[in-house]
Amino acid sequence: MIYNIDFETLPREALEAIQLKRLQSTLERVYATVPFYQETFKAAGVTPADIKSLDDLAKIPFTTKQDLRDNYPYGMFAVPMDNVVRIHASSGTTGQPTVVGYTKRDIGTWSELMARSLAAGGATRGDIIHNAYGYGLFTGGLGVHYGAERLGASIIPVSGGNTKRQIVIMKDFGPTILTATPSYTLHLAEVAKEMGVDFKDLNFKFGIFGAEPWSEDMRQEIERTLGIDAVDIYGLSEVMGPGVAIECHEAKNGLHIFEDHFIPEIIDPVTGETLPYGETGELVFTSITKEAFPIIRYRTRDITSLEPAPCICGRSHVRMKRVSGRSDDMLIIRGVNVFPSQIESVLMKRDNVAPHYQLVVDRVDNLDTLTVKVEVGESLFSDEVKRLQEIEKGLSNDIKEYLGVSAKVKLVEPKGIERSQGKAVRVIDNRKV
Ligand code: DLL
Repeated sequence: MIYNIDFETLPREALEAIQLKRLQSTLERVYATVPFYQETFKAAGVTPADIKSLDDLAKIPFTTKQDLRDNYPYGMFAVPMDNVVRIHASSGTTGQPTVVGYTKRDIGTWSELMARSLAAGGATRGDIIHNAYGYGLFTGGLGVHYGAERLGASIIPVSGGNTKRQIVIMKDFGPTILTATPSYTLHLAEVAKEMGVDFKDLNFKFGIFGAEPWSEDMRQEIERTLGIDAVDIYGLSEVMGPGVAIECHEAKNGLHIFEDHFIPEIIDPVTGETLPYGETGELVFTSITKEAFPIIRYRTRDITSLEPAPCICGRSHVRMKRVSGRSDDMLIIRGVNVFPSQIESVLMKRDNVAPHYQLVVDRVDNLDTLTVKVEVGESLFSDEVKRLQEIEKGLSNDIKEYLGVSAKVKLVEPKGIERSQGKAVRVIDNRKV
């Protein structure tokens, strides 16, 4: 089902006319209200009046995660706090989160786009949605929640964790749609099996999975194990949250970007040059309807390509390929964003460890695991085992407390971590995604 048939099937010419109008008014507004944008536009010698076509967007400077950090927490907001009704946040390299805000109308827009997304993923008013995305500062839980209510479906706000209880709820409440990260979904399936519950005997028809990279192989495994159709949903807090793009369950072949609200571009991550349709590069977004936190030419660091060919579902919006990776070093461990430098800053708060460390990421029983190997000095390493274990435990607690991820810390002897000739290899990611 297409939730908003008028906007989701707009012919390209009409769509582009709407985009240009919305882009121009967004640029006027950010220039007038956000000092950061006025300064960067001026430095680039461009004003909103210079943007006369969609191609002119390339004249506007990019916005990066660092810019958001520099303006922490509310410096990028384009409305007074009186008009902000919701705040979300995602983690960043310095341990300082990226803070995003929404007006009442923004929440309405997000709800509409999530209703569109759920419908594209197979949901109808008659469905019961088991929502295992985390509720909180993370946009996943509440994003799906508001979309489901807008669609008129029934939502079960389970959030993440308490896995055994989730299985009981699935059995008793009879949900028909599952929303969760793909890795947590596989863990749910495993726990269900241990409890003697076969997912195929439950009522699920569709799953809407995202927030982390996952492969076509993993889709097939999930579909087989759960006996459902699984689609990919994409989004990021800085642009809105989930619901920026979604696969339709009819084609399951690339994610439709809601182009009446976001203008996508693909750029060469090194030169910044705009690349044509079909070429792989870094995804860049400009929001054209957001009020509280408009974002202009935001470099997502996500690597993909755009496919303009018509889709069998009837939607006219361009599709992005599944995200194959990131151009920076951000790790996503069970849906939590972690940068190696964040771990580093936690480690370096203790004076008995050396600044040589490595992160080993694995997928064990379908769950991401993070092992932090860190060197200790000679004198400490020859210390008794009990003392070393205490330090390991202490560091592991610190990581959990500061970053919200569980990590196993392993102290290694001096020079136990290979030194590099150029850039240090901080991450060994053994997950096969
Ligand atoms: O992960 C929003 C979201 C929630 C999307 C629920 C889908 C479902 P952030 O925490 O800000 O927002 O993380 C955004 O996660 O830049 C990508 O690198 C990655 N990501 C999100 N969806 C996908 C996906 C939410 N479908 C970052 N495939 C993004 C691959 C994804 N990576």
